[in-house]
Amino acid sequence: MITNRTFTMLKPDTVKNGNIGAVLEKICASGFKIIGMKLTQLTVERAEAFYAIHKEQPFFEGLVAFMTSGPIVAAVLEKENAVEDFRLLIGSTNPDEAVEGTIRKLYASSTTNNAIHGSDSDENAAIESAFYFSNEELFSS
Ligand code: IDP
Ligand code: MG
Repeated sequence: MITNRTFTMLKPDTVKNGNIGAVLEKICASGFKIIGMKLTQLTVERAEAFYAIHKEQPFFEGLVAFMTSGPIVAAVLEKENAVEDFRLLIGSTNPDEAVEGTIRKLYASSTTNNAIHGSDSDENAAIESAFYFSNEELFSS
């Protein structure tokens, strides 16, 4: 199990609001190395598959509508303790509860429109990374 990688998406609100550069700056300044990145858009089918674990939740339909509403930036990041450190950097799911200075506190507007995704375990980081990238597309040192 790879333990120094995580997967992120800069969500459609971040792209629409012109915040790609600012968010990537913060990620890189926090010691994460980008080893794969693409601007892409989820279809409804792929968004439903990515968030399948939430399909019984009342917010599922709204989440899929939001995540397919425009392009996203998908990326794979490397850093020691990547998953945990990245969750600290992005902050709580609900931006109102996020710590000052976190990406969601700075750039998210609601619990659904919350600017950024971060994997919650090493296992999910690997699954989510493979959802977007082949091994040949990742530039690990
Ligand atoms: P996370 O992104 O912080 O890991 P999850 O619980 O995995 O949060 O939920 C996935 C995504 O679903 C969230 O990032 C957010 O966009 C959306 N979401 C989660 N909980 C709610 C909710 O209670 N209301 C609306 N949207 C939600
Ligand atoms: Mg999650």
